[in-house]
Amino acid sequence: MTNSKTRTTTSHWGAFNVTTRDDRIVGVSDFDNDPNPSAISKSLPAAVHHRARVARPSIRKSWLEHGPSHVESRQLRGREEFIELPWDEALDIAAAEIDRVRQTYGNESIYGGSYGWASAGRFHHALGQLHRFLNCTGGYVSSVASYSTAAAQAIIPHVLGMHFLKLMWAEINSWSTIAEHTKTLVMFGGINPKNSQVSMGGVTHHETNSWFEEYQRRGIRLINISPQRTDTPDGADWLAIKPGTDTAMMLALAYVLDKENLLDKDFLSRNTVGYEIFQRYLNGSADGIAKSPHWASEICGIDADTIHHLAHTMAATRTLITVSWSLQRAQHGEQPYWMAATLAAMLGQIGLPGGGIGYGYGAIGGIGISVKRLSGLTFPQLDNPVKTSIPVARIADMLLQPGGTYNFNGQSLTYPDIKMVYWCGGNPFHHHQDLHRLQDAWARPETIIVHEPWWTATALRADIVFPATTSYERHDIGRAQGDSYLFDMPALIPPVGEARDDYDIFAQLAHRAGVADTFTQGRSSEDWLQHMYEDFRSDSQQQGIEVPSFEDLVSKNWVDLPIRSAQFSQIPFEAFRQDPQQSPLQTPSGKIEIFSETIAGFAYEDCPGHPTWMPPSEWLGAERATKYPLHMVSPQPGDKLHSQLECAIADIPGERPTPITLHPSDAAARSIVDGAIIRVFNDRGSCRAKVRISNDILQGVVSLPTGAWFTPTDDGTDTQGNPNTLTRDTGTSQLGQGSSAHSCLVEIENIRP
Ligand SMILES: Nc1nc2c(c(=O)[nH]1)N[C@H]1C(S)=C(S)[C@@H](COP(=O)(O)OP(=O)(O)OC[C@H]3O[C@@H](n4cnc5c(=O)[nH]c(N)nc54)[C@H](O)[C@@H]3O)O[C@H]1N2
Ligand SMILES: Nc1nc2c(c(=O)[nH]1)N[C@H]1C(S)=C(S)[C@@H](COP(=O)(O)OP(=O)(O)OC[C@H]3O[C@@H](n4cnc5c(=O)[nH]c(N)nc54)[C@H](O)[C@@H]3O)O[C@H]1N2
Ligand SMILES: [Mo]
Repeated sequence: MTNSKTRTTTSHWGAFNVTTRDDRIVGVSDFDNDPNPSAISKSLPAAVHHRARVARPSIRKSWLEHGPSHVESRQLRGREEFIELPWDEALDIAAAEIDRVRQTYGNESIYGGSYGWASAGRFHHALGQLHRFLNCTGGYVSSVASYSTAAAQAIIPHVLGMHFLKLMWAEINSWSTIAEHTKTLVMFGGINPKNSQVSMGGVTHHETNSWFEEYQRRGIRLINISPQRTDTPDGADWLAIKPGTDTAMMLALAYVLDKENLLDKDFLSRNTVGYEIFQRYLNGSADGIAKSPHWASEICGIDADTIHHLAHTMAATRTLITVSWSLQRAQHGEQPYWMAATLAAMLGQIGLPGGGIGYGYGAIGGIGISVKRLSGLTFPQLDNPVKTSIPVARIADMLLQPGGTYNFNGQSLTYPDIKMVYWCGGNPFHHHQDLHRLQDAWARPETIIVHEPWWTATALRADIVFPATTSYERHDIGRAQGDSYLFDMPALIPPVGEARDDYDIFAQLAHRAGVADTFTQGRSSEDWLQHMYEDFRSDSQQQGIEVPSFEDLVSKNWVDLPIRSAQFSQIPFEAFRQDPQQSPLQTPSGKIEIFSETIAGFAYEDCPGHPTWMPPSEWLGAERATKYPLHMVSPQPGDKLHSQLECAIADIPGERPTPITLHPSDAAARSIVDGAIIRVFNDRGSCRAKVRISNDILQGVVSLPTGAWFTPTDDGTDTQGNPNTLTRDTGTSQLGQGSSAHSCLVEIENIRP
């Protein structure tokens, strides 16, 4: 007798139906209401029941035998077997070790930043669970900002006077406003439906493609300025730009506006400060270099006439400039963000419908979609008594340089001395740059604890690994910002192996630390769900939004709340445009800062007082390009979310190593043929990749998506194709200290005939 059921759940890539038979997931199918469902879930049944699941609590052999103070043992992380233990024994060991580290070194020695996307679901969110637990036991060193948008989060408040995330979620033209008003859509880094497949907590209607169809129907001029044609849906004009050079191109557009008097002087004088200082740089009176189309063309590879013509089109029509997040995940990544805002200010269309500037369209679903904000449905993390934090992408620097000082957005800070790393819901050996350097840094702490459903590269490099359930093995509630749906996420199957929920693992550790009551407040996870839900429901009802009872939601599985509208309630920056005195921005001047006294005051050579073209150390014009002549971009993978579900994809014959896209002439010059397995290398590392030859990429650029599980051979070559074996691990600048993954030069060679 089989017991087959089909129910709906949600994920970061959207809703889907799951069919289970007895205790197994046997199939997935599309959610009917989604016009363009993501195919990511098709790997799910194989991944959830994969042999790479962590079956039982596991402790690394020599750590167990010799204890945490044995220095040599730390070098064996990633190269040593694990001993499986019963839950109670492993929990006792972990609890005693947490206690030892706290007593010996204090809570400032515990790094709990634990960056990562974990899984969807409001309660069982791994990071929130870890942070609450660590806060109950004295706190932890945390991380700020994200790999996604760190440079943007640093620069935008100085320039536009608001938090970057607020700007992106709320002060933005909706897709429908663009359809109605925009005539020219200039997309730096494209707007890629592959990326808008996902959003934190989920996106139920995948609609980027249909908006582009609408824009084409309406005759909107679509311009994709990107090294890859595929960075926008078909139908856009493609200006193939060299990676890392967008600031130079934007400067040249600005130069034409300035020189040919196509600027909105009124807007510049009423709504901005510092144009005159910037203008001296632009026209060359400050440094002897006019930032002309001819000058830019040499740098960015787009011809001068095209730039000149584009500047005229932008000045003559309602133009929206959009910038993808990828542009700021590069050395000096603050600059294109600042320069794009400056260019938009010069056009004077900020505050007009369908004009101005927008960041992050397409980076994730939900951007550009207007949904009424509902508060609540959060699991409280409590206060962190430790105030030390690091910019998230500086983890290896921190581990390698305890006590070292560094600059960050006007502050001079000191790295703490970390003895314990606790990770839950992220995969740094997928996501961090220069993985060999991370591996060296990772050998420093005394103890590393990881909760993971799978034996990822990070779990394999831990000392204590607790098997965590996936979101398909526990009950939760799903809801995301920018989405109108509310989901009951049923426990579809029982936990695989001996996996436990992160909450239960922490509750048991909290019990051993004597803080069970603070952590659980006497609630089971089911109690918490109901408690969080009731708060959310009553808050929503106060805002006039009818939300079903908990039982009702459970029985319905999902509801679509009436909180969507076609447009945001106001045009972004409209009030500020009309009256900057009455509605100032939260910058020191109350206006858009084309020159920032604050930033100039920091005296950072890598982030001066106005937008500036500074050649990165790795780009196609760098000296290093004579040795490593190809620029590698490492975008997000289209077939999955980061490194998640990777084990199932890697099992499909021919899928690994990861495909790398290269231009026919770059392939021909090296006698490389389509489908070949090649070696990608530079002085930081190397990996294998599988060749995909395409005319849709600029010559000189290769594209290797992230997401492979770092699996190096003895000589350090990653067999799976993780681009972070090659990327640089330095901050975007002293201002943002973000990841600069996209600034990376490589060479490639055949390894098989
Ligand atoms: N070269 C290069 N590198 C990059 C980028 C790039 O553009 N180029 N992009 C960067 C960016 S923007 C990001 S956001 C990062 C993404 O990097 P990550 O967010 O670290 O990547 P994920 O693979 O999503 O990692 C989430 C992990 O959580 C685990 N997990 C899922 N659910 C649960 C759970 O319930 N409990 C526990 N304990 N674990 C769970 C998953 O199995 C997975 O291993 O990568 C960054 N790295
Ligand atoms: N399917 C899927 N979607 C995802 C994710 C995923 O893992 N899978 N991850 C999500 C996450 S965490 C994030 S942060 C976002 C990231 O969103 P983005 O940062 O916007 O996306 P990327 O994929 O890194 O890069 C998009 C494109 O930018 C181009 N590019 C790179 N460098 C430059 C440059 O210097 N100039 C110009 N003009 N173009 C450049 C590349 O051709 C690349 O294909 O994606 C999200 N969406
Ligand atoms: Mo991200």
